[in-house]
Amino acid sequence: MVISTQSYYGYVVCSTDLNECDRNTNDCHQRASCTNERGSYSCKCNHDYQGNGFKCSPKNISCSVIRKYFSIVSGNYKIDPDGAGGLPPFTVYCDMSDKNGVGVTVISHDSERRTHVKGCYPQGCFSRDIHYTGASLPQLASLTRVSSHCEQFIKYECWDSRLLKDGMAWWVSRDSSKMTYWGGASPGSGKCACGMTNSCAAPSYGCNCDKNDHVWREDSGLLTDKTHLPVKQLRFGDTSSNNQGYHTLGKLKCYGVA
Ligand SMILES: [Ca+2]
Ligand SMILES: [Ca+2]
Ligand SMILES: [Ca+2]
Repeated sequence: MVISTQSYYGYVVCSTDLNECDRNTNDCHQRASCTNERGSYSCKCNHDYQGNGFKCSPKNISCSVIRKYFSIVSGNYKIDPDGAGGLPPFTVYCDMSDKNGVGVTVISHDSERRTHVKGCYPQGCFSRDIHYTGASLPQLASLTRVSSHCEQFIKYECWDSRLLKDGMAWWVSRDSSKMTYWGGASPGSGKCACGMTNSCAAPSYGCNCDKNDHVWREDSGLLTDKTHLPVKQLRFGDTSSNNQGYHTLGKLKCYGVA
């Protein structure tokens, strides 16, 4: 509008500028925002997109984003949760049908098999390091940050083997903190799932296994605090002579867009 006024009067007002954004004479990508500048304009890709503003493509930050923009087919995909630069992309399995088809990022590890725990007594004497397939802990931490939910199943089956009582067992968070709550219980509770509902085998203890008797028992549930996941190490005790147990640790699953 200003430009045509100028031409009527035959002179140029130096302060005038085309607003390419308002006039729609810009080449910004449809998934970018346009900012007017004197003598020009600039484009910036919207959140969830990356590129130079003229060309924007969805960030492949997790399987949930891939599910939304790229593909509904389950399989292996490369993701880069922290975007271009920073940590390198890594390959994950995307389960596109689990969790109502939101797109679940699934990370396997080397200790998924049910494993016998036996042969030592002191607190935490049994130790199992968990190694995740194809991804470092910083890469997995970045995945938890861009996901709205993460979970990992944990189970201990026990015969005369205390779990949290007397500090016998714990798990280690991704940042190497000692975690003294079990699957299905709130962080910091010092309990198992049954302890949250006062339904443990021995009501005075927070876990079924803490009854510490000659009956096979179990404590299990999902760990869901994103800031603690994934599990880096498992520690158990109270497994000397006939005292024993089995641990089971599920894959890391993250979904939703944070
Ligand atoms: Ca302009
Ligand atoms: Ca990156
Ligand atoms: Ca015992």
